[in-house]
Amino acid sequence: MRLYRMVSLVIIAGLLALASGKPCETQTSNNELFLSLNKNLLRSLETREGLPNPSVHLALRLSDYHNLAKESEHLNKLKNDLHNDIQSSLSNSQSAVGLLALYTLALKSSCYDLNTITFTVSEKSETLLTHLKKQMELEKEHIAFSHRPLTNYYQYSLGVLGLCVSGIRVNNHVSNKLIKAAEHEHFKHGETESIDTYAMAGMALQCVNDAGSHVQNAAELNTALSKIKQKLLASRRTDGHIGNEFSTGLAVQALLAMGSHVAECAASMEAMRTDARSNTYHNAMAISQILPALQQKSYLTIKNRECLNEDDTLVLEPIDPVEVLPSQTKVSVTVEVVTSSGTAAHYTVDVPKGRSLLEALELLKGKNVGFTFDKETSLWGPFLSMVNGEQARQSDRRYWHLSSDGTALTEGINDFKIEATQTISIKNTVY
Ligand code: B12
Repeated sequence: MRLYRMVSLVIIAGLLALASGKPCETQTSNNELFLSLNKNLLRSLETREGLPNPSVHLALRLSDYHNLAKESEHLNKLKNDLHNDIQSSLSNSQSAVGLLALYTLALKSSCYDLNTITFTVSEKSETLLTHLKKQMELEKEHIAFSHRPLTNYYQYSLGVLGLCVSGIRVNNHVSNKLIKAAEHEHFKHGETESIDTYAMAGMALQCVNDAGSHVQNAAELNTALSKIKQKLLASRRTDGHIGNEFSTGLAVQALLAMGSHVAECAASMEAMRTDARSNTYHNAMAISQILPALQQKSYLTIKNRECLNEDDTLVLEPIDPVEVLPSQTKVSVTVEVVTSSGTAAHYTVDVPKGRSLLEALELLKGKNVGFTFDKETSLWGPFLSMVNGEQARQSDRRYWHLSSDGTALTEGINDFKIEATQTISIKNTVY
């Protein structure tokens, strides 16, 4: 009887170890996974078109492994190319709060002296942090006036975080607007809740809380932080994801920043590792938000970075180019376009299986059947901005919403791959 009980206990313990991600056994394979994600990020610096990505820089700097030469080369690119891009937005009075904040976080993660970075507007040169502060004032006034930021609450949170980790006291009115928005659940992504925004707001407000400068309504700040934490925990799916595959990294970062124990995030960590192994995170921007979380870090840790005694062992071995033969199998894609007036048009195109939605749209455009489109670049890649001559503009709070057979896509036109016959809906939507 006793033997039977012991055998059962051993089996149960074994099963529990399996379910909890086999802590001892997977340590080495986890390290290998971090290294491979880290290398993919490093490779993205070379292959990337468009602007150098401050979020990628941030993730590289927060990692346990480094290639210091490549990171410093990238820092220089940020200081030139990204800097010039932000400068021209500021000169044209366009809101650049999200990029300014990410730039700040990237520079800070490299322990760069932020006071030496300046932008010139109307012949007046002021520091990066002064500009970020001013942009946040404009965003705050816009909320007071029209109940939403000029950009969105994700960028607003990034702004608060950027100032706070740089040791700047965040104006009480600015943080109060974020507290109120969290309280009233104003964090939306299109029509659904934006877990990414709850996470970013959580990190920003936690930083404000830690700085201890928010004495005026500490109670409200604490209530907002608990609300955000609850929201994140309640959005945990049975498979461990918080929100979706792409918000889980930021959500885990936020939970860690808000004092959750690593064990509380174990299922979410495991979900991300499974995703990473099945190549869900092929977009560098996605990896940049996931990798810090997998290494149990959050953007808040930038605050106390010293950049001393860093590892410098990360090397990129050359990879043999793999020749991908185009698939012979074709699938049929029906594209439904619903314009702002509600009129719908349908088109059909045959596409080799495995091609991206972007390639499918290009093939369709080439058929000259009246379908046209245009895109804009962003840190996540190409954003569909115009269809059949109709623009879905941010200034009108509109965008082209993408869905496949009635389900919203969780990736954009470049990353979503066509694997089977389906109907893709592109709908001009208010957000
Ligand atoms: C705000 C937001 C939006 C807003 C952007 C406009 C606005 N001013 O608010 C709206 C509601 C329009 C939007 C739309 C979509 N979004 Co969105 N969005 C975000 C969010 C919360 C913040 C982006 C941001 O401001 N970043 C900060 C600034 C500094 O960076 P940026 O690159 O310059 O920001 C611009 C781009 O990110 C762009 N953008 C926003 N979403 C997407 C999605 C894709 C695929 C691309 C290429 C660009 C893009 O708009 C931003 C503002 O101009 C992120 C969350 C996150 N984790 O990043 C999700 C996020 C980027 N979005 C996502 C998705 C899936 C979409 C949609 C494809 C949803 C759909 N089914 O239609 C569409 C895009 C369709 C298209 N036309 O190409 C995913 C992308 C995942 C992935 N692997 O690609 C994210 C990560 C959310 C998530 N966890 O699922 N989004």
